[in-house]
Amino acid sequence: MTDEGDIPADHPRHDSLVTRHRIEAGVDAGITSRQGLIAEGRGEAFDYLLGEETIPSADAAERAAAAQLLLADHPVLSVNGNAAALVPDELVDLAEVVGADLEVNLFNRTPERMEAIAEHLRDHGATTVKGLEADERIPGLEHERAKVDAEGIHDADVVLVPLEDGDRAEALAEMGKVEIVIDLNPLSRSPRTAAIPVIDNILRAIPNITAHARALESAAREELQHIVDDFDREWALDQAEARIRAGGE
Ligand code: PTJ
Repeated sequence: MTDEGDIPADHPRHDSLVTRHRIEAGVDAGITSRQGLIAEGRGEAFDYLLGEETIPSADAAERAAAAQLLLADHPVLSVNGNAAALVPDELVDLAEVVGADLEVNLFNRTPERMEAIAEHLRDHGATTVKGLEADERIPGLEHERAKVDAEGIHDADVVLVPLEDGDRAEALAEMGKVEIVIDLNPLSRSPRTAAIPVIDNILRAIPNITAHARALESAAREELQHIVDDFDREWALDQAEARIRAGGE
């Protein structure tokens, strides 16, 4: 495996090589699951067709996501094995800017991976990492996948879930959570369930949500609410699908 620093900044596939490298390193470190490699491959294909850039509708979704997180009483950023490997610094930054909790929440939950991810986030500057208490459940899901913290996702009003599986996205929405889903596949059930579907690579999406949140930090609640209300989720999903079907044109 090459070092991330060995990948030339001007390489035409720079971002995709960095992504692969981080996921590979994540698997080696016991952070990312082997299924995470498959998820990465699927995401890469969609990103290629999107032109490997944040399209205008995704930028609008990221701005709405920032406004929604700033409006929230208790926002939580859910972190899985792919997100932790790809954007640990960026997640810690976003949590700080919008005052959100970070909670490790895994599809393939094992105590070892839970610990490894929490440790990894702390190494990247997180002070508090939730998810390890697991003293509440998401109704309608089987035991392991349902575990959440009572003081974390269970109590949250707004949850950002990157690369989530459809069942859990639906179960969280049924609990009345406002969901922001980051997923490169606009046809996937999770973004289709989300109040704010962000069809973009998590590598670009998280820093851009943070940049929007910084710009909106001192905006009035009415303005933030207006940005959220103005966002059209169907339009954003359709724009991404059209871009993909046109092959990045
Ligand atoms: O760490 P765990 O145990 O919680 O498991 C995480 C994965 C991602 C393995 C698990 O949630 C899973 O199996 O997810 P799926 O059903 O494979 O869905 C992953 C989705 O993420 C797919 O629709 C991909 O297109 C999308 N995706 C992959 N890489 C990225 C992405 N979306 C945004 N940015 C990416 N870098």
